[in-house]
Amino acid sequence: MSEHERTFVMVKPDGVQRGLIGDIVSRFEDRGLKMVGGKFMQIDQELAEEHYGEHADKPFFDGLVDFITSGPVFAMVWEGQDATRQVRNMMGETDPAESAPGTIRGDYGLDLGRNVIHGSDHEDEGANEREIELFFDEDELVDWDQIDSSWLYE
Ligand code: DAT
Ligand code: MG
Repeated sequence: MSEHERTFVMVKPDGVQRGLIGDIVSRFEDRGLKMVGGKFMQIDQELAEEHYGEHADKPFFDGLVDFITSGPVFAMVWEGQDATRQVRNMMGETDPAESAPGTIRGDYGLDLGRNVIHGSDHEDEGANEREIELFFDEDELVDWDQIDSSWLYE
């Protein structure tokens, strides 16, 4: 399993408005993951429709696109062993109401349409790479050595 697996993560507009960026970043730092990209931005209609393309035929699609474009987001790339699956575990379930306390959605959300955070789906092969490419140019990602890496990995 590679220590260099990268995954795409985003604090959604509700998380930004509620001042949760710092807490969410801290959780991933505390876990030992390494941030290799971060961008505070507003998503336009075109990017939203592409990012959520898999849901285009769902009844909630228009509301989802309206929501994700409604205010700034904080897009990130995190790197580490099994990063995609571990981030998903830390996020909880899609529905905050079904998410265990201690997970991000379980601690900060109540409603399915306001679930605070996005992370690439670990069950969708290549979703992490596709989403990273959609949001970041290659030169916006930083290769760097974490001083504690030998204490995080055997
Ligand atoms: P996840 O964000 O956990 O990967 P997903 O990819 O199935 O979940 O759906 C993307 C987003 O769409 C999800 O974060 C919230 C919203 N969503 C999903 N299912 C929904 C539903 N049944 N009603 C309203 N919004 C929904
Ligand atoms: Mg998804």
